[in-house]
Amino acid sequence: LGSYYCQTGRDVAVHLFEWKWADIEKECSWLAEHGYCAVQVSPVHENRVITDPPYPWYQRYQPVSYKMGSRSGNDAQFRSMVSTCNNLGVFIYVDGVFNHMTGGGSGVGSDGSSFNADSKSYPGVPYGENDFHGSAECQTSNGEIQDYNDANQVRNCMLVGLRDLKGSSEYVRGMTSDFMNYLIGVGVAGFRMDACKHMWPGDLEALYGRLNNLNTQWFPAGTRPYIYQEVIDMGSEPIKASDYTYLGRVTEFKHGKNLGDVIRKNNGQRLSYLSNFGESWGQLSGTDALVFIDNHDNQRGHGAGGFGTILTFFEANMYKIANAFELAWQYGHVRIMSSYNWPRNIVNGVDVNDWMGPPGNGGVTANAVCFNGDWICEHRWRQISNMVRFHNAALGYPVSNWWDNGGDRIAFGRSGKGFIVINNEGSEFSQSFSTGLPAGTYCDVISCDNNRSPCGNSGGSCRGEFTVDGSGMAQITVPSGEDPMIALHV
Ligand code: QV4
Ligand code: CA
Repeated sequence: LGSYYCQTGRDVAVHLFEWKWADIEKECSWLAEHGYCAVQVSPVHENRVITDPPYPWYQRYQPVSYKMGSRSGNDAQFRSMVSTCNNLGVFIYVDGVFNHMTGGGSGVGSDGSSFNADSKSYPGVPYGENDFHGSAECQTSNGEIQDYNDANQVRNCMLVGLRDLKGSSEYVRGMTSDFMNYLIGVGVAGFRMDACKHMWPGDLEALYGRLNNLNTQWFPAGTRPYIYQEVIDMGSEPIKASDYTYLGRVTEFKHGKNLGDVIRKNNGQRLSYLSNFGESWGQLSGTDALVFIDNHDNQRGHGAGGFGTILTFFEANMYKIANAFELAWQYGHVRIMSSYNWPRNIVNGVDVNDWMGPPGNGGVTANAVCFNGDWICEHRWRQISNMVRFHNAALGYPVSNWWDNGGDRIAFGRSGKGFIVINNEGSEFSQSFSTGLPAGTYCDVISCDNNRSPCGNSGGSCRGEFTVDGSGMAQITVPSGEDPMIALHV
């Protein structure tokens, strides 16, 4: 489904986690200017409002109805955002939560609908008892998933107590596809499908089969929605990511884990081992994979990964190296994480503040202002956003000109469109590289604002121009320490 997931010449998505629709609408101009292709937005449906702990981010993953009111905004704000962003050529992907509704208890959701999970009653949809899996489908003692080696449990029992929808029901398929088709009508280009490991591929196939083509106000007639499915497959369970690739892309969690291990030098890993990174490392085919260095779960210890592996903005220098490699390499559809800050506090391997919601007060989200307050905006970091441009310049051009020192220094090109050197060792070094680039002068986009002469200078950090001669050779001094990379592109 959905091979048309970006405008031609663009390729990179960003997850603006917990941003409000009005703020995303504003950000789309910046994203368009800097070559981003799409935004993954937080769940748009009405959600449970949790007060203990107060208003955690994860309340967004407990649907109460498919009404459009959440702390990110209302229906009118959502529609306005989609229209503005589409007009700028920046697509919107919605995070769709269709495996379940809320955890136990009752209350009123973010858009005024009541619910009672104990009687499986969600009048805002409406859903009732018959629309959920029960003891007929799930045989565990408490109705929850207890054994990930039993595929039936994983699909038919509750994920951490979340009321599990019966995806085989025509009625449930109707309600969920009506909601997705509503969003498609508004102009969204695709969906991140949450918790797909917990849904049967056949049920998803039936659901996707009901989806309309994209809105022809912005997309070519006959365009199918873009679908990427969240399945965490670290290799140890019977349910595989590859069980879902026939339906659309799948999140490849091994990618960020592997890069985290290499850049941290865990277990003797070295940068030079990356020369065949991708499928040969047991990852999905790149054309099936949605990849990222971290996501909203594993940056706070949820999902898979582990704090000693996954890199996040908390370890900014290694994080920039990881993102630069990911964007320079040719593998997968890349999604950049854009986070908010919180007082991460890891005690015995668990972040005791892992629940904390976005900046704001009393469950009301503050305006997202990059670099002013607690919005981290990794997508705007020069070292990342300039590598998005590198990525676009090299789109479709294979990796070439590989070089390594057998340790933690590597370089590679992209068939004449780009060249990067990464130095993950303790000292700077200088040598002549075969870049494959056409003769000319190039700015280092890691340290400078642009790739044209004169190189834009951010606060004096710019390392300036590099000259490539007629045979593609360039003398390059590669720094160590902060931003130990030089990246050049046409
Ligand atoms: C708790 C107990 C249960 C108990 C229940 C009582 O753990 O045993 O039955 O209380 O009702 C929250 C709480 C969780 C609580 C649950 C139900 O954290 O402690 O259960 O609510 O009340 C996010 C968070 C979850 C959160 C959930 C819903 O990560 O902690 O649960 O939202 O608010 C697996 C899956 C994968 C999943 C990953 C995290 O295969 O699909 O775990 N990833 C996606 C999303 C993720 C989201 C969900 C799935 C669920 O990326 O953000 O979970 O929509 O690997
Ligand atoms: Ca399920």
